[in-house]
Order: sequence, then structure tokens, then C-alpha cells
Amino acid sequence: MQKFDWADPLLLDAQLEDEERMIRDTARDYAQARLAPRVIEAFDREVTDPEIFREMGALGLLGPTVPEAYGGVGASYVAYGLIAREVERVDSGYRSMMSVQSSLVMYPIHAFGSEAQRLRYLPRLASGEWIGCFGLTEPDAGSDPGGMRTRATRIDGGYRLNGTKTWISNAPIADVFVVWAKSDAHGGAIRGFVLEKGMKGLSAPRIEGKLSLRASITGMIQLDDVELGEDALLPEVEGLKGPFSCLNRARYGISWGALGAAEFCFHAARQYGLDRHQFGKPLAATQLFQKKLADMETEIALGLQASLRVGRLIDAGRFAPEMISIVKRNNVGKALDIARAARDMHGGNGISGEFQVMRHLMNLETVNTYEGTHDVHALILGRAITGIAAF
Ligand code: TGC
Ligand code: FAD
Repeated sequence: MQKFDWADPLLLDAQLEDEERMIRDTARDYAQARLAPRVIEAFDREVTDPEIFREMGALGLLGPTVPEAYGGVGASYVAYGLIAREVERVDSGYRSMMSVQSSLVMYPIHAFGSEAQRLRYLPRLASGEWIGCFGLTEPDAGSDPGGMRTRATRIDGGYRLNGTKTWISNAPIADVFVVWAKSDAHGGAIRGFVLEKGMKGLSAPRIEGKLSLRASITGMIQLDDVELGEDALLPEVEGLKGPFSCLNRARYGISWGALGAAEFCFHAARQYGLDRHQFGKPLAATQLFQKKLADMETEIALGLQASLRVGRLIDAGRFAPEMISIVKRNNVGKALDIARAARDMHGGNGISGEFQVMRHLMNLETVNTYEGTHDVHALILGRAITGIAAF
């Protein structure tokens, strides 16, 4: 008979390859040793430390699925998910910084870029020397990115970009900007462009005062007659499937990451219940407390198995985007429920920064919204189930 392990109830660890376990351990050691000690202050003061990119890069945690020839480590998507889980166990904002760089900047340059673009950008992004951001959302086009207003017009030898992107992770500290625009030169089709900091007409003001994801800097991208050469165009993709292909990878990573945050909250609630006595016994000795812990453990275990399955299918080239909608939507929604319950189980201490569960709860509100809201993913699934688009 197998001995039951409450922290790994369905033996996830045993389903991993040796290399995946090694990458997971590297990410866990780094996140616990270097990220955990600075997150409470970073969140409190709303400060993002760009050095984190360099630290992650040195350990091979940025763009890990990119081949070694371009600075990656050629890891599996399961390994990528495991990194997201370990980083988000500390803070969703740190995972956000990592997953934008990996899935939303390095992936499109690798998948849709020219060889010259790959060689120029990928090694510097993989090492963390350069920081990337991804501009899709606009003030009037969030869930419906097809409604974007940003335009690329043809000029002699290249393009001129005008428009505004908003709610862009990493933008104020970014060196590299992957920006999606409707291109008049391509019949109005959506095309991707790679911009660099310092270009005339390009600015990225910070959005201050967020109550969520405060350790991850967010901004706008303002494009005011930015002139680009032909070599700034991502040549190999046209249409919304360009940005959506990036979102597939990032959403999948989030499905693991959110459960890392949920595991932190679950473990914290368990320990608090064992330590805190009321009515002459530990809180954990009460039936209601145990039921809540059992619900948390069950949802985390099921969600991790689903993400592992989707990761294996991505690695085998057999995934459909709707599979990713299932795990992004379910796992983030469940993580939010778990963080909320953990906050409650900590009583008054649950609102203090020191106990950290409320920070996870506040972060997960953003995670539930970005990369396709909980309801938008329901509609993606509803369309697949009924054949009717109800957006
Ligand atoms: P629709 O007609 O469905 O599709 C248009 C074209 O795109 C293709 N496509 C996909 N391709 C690859 N992967 C997917 N998941 C795809 N989904 C659609 C589709 O085949 C079609 O191709 P073609 O060749 O026929 O033109 O497009 P729609 O306009 O009806 O879209 C509807 C909807 C709701 C699915 C979509 O707009 C959507 O997903 N909205 C949510 C927007 C979103 O997720 N934004 C995220 C912004 S980035 C971000 O939040 C980063 S936060 C990161 C962090 O800090 O961690
Ligand atoms: P809206 O689309 O206006 O939605 C508002 C509400 O209406 C939601 O509840 C939604 O579910 C609902 N809704 C919308 N359409 C329908 C419908 N048809 N039927 C029923 N309900 C509907 N974007 C980027 O491009 N790059 C980034 O790096 C990035 N980082 C972000 C970081 C943070 C901290 C945040 C908060 C956002 C970030 N985003 C980024 C933007 C994010 O992807 C959008 O906020 C998200 O896609 C939702 O768009 P919206 O905010 O415009 O909300």
C-alpha cells in the first residue's frame, strides 16, 4: 500500500521526468531563497526589481522551451509549467514578469521571427539582459482584441505605427516591445512588430496604484508616429492567430502558476490551523476547518493533474486551445476560492501582510482577468460545445 502524502496526494512528482524535476527544484530553490525574502516589501512599496530578470536568466528560467542555439534550454512545456508554479508560489507578479518574457516575447520571436530577429533578441532575452513586453490590449479593446485601433501604415522602407496599448506588464522597464497592429500595408490584417526602447515616438508610462500584482510593473505603450524598418515586422504570421498562439502558452503556464499560489495558501491555512488554538484545541481539530482543507487539497490535486495532461499534449503537439481554456479558467477560479478561504481561516491575521494569503488573493484577482477573463474562457468553451459564438 502507498503511504498517503497530503502535500503530493496524487503523486505528481512521480509523473515527472528527471530533467523536469531538476528544473522544478532549481526554480523552487531560487524562488524560496531569492524571491520570498523580498516580496512583502516589494508588494508593499509597489517596487519591481529588474535584477530579477538577470537572476532568472542566469538559471535558465526565461524562455526555457526555446532551443539552446538561441539561449534557451530546450525544456518541455511541463518543465515550463513547473517553473511557473514555483515562482507563483511566492507571487503572481513575479510569475507574470517571467511568463511575459518567455511566452509572449520570446515565443513569438522564435516562432514567427526572421533568423536575424531570433539571433538579435533571443539570447539577450534568455539571459535577462533585455526585458520584453507584449502589447495587445488597448483602452477600447480588451476581451475583443480584434477591435484594436493601433495602425501600421507603409512608409518608404518600412512602417509608421500609431496607437495606444494599456495594462502592459513590464512595459515601463522594457527594452523590447512586441506590438500587434492592424497593418494597412497588409490589407488591414493584424501583424506583429518588434520595437526597441529609445525609438522616437515610443513611450511607456507606468500605471501606478494597483491593488493587485504590485511587485510587477505595469504600464502603457504610446506609439506616436514611430517609424520602423521592414526588419521590425514578424514575417511569419498574420491575423489574430499570431497573438493568440502566444496566449496559448502563457495561459497554460498560468494554469500551473495559479495553483502554486493556491498551494501556498493551503499550506499556510493548514499550519495556522495546527498552531492556533481556540475553545481549548487547535482550529485544525474542528470539522469545518478540516473540510475546507480537504476541499483545497482536492481542487489543487485535480487541477495539477489537468495541467500536467495539457502540458504533455502540448509537448506532443496534440493540444487544442480549448484544453488550455479549461485549465486556465478552472485553476485560476479555484485558486481564487482557495485564497479567499485561507484568508478567512486566518481570522484577523489573514488581512496582515505578514501572513501573505491576502496578497495572493489580491494578485489572483488580476490573474482571473488577464489572458482572457474567466467568463471569456467560458465563452470559448461554450462556442466549442455548441458551435455558436456568444461573445
Ligand atoms: P476568432 O474568430 O475566434 O479567431 C480569429 C483567428 O485566430 C485564431 N485563433 C487562435 N489561434 C491560435 N490559438 C488560439 N487560442 C486561437 N483562438 C483563435 C482563429 O483560428 C482565427 O484564425 P483565422 O486564420 O481564421 O483568422 O477571434 P475572435 O475575435 O472572435 O476572438 C474571440 C476571443 C474571445 C476568443 C478572443 O478575442 C480572446 O481570447 N479574447 C481574450 C483576450 C485576451 O486574452 N487578451 C490577453 C492580452 S495579453 C495579457 O493579458 C497578458 S497578461 C500577462 C501576464 O502579465 O502574465
Ligand atoms: P473587458 O473586456 O472590458 O471586460 C470587462 C468585463 O466584461 C469582464 O468581466 C469580462 O469577462 C466581461 N465581458 C467582456 N466581453 C464579454 C462578453 N462578450 N460577454 C460577457 N461578458 C463579457 N494585456 C496585454 O496585452 N499585455 C499585457 O502584458 C497585459 N498585462 C496585464 C497586467 C495587468 C495587471 C492587468 C490587469 C491586465 C493586463 N493585460 C495585458 C490586459 C488584460 O488582458 C485585459 O485586462 C483583459 O483581457 C480584459 O480586458 P478588459 O480589461 O478590457 O476588460
